[in-house]
Amino acid sequence: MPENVLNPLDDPTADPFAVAAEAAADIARLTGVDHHDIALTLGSGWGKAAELIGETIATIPATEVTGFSKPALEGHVGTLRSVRTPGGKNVLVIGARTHYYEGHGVRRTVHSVRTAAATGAKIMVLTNGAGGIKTSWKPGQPVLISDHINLTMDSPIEGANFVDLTDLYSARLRAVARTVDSSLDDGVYVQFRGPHYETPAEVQMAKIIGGHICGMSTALEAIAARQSGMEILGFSLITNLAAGIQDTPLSHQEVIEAGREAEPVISDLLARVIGEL
Ligand code: 8IG
Repeated sequence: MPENVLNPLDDPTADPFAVAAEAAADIARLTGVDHHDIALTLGSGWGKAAELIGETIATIPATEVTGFSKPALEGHVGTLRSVRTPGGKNVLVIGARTHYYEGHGVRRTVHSVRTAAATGAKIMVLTNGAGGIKTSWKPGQPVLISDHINLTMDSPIEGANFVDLTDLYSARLRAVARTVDSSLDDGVYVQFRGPHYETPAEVQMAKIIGGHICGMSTALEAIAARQSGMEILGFSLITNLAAGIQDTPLSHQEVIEAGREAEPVISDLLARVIGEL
């Protein structure tokens, strides 16, 4: 979409599910793939998985699809891909996450998830790079998300719609992931607003309230995915220990490097898990 055209999601009278349906029609037209079975959002460090999942049928710029925003950050790829697994499933790979901290509102933050549901996807795989609170974790380690705490205090759900979030991160799908790697640990993901990292005191708060992973995405997306009836699998790459857990300051450069180093291993893991879904 040209830059001077308003994003339809910025019109408060627009129905976000109608915009997602339009986006899904764009994807079908541009990829030639009429439906997808699984959707996968690639966070920092997970990008190489797209090539390993199967045969790429089409790659399209996200900006060609209704309601998508330009990626804000280096290391975040602004493309959507349709990939066919050896088992014959169509996977929509979303390389263009819109973060809540970009300030475009929660509708734009979860638009890719609603679009994935509108393409037919029944499983949403959400991946991210994040800070670890458990001292047993090492940078470069992938972990499963077992639950979340949403500290944005926002919600993608509009109106009096009391969506149940029990087993939000599917125990069934976590068990499938562990058939591929039985050593996978799990933890509770805490979504902070960002874009600043936490203070050490905030990390201690997250720990005391039951959190193990600090991040800036995923929780709002998972809620929207559940509202759309999808089953959710969440993976965090621990790129750094959270502030105060590690004794050196956090840097975005360090996060990118940890991601780059871990990428071949975790991408292979992710591709094998997707083959089992
Ligand atoms: I990569 O330590 C990455 N993303 N909130 N805290 C938060 N987000 C992150 C972190 C972190 N590391």
